[in-house]
Amino acid sequence: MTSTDSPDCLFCKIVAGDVPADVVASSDTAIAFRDVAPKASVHVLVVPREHYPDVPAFAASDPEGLAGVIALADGVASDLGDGQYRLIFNTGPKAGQSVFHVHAHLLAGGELPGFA
Ligand code: D5M
Repeated sequence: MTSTDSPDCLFCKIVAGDVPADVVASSDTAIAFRDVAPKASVHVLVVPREHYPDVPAFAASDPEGLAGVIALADGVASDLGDGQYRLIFNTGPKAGQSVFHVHAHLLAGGELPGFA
């Protein structure tokens, strides 16, 4: 455990290898694994190894890390799909955030539904 780990955080446990996940890509600063409840043919979560509760906290503390998450997502979208994708950072419970370790939902692999 590092000083940035949050002991009760599910995604910190996945980063540490203490909870299994279907990891599809990784870098020194981030990992990408398949969402357990996929909403598209490619639905991957991309998370920094360090714990930040949400994307504004991450961006404020580590903008290069945020760029690294986006770069990893972009590579996964090309490897598993056609390079076209949607990235979503749910931020706050009302927006649907349920895990408070920042994560990008990468949705790809075909025509995605439009927003209403
Ligand atoms: O997204 C949290 C997402 O995390 C949600 O789509 C389910 C997914 N999830 C929950 N547990 C796991 C495990 N163990 N592996 C992979 N994916 C998981 P949010 O935006 O916070 O609602």
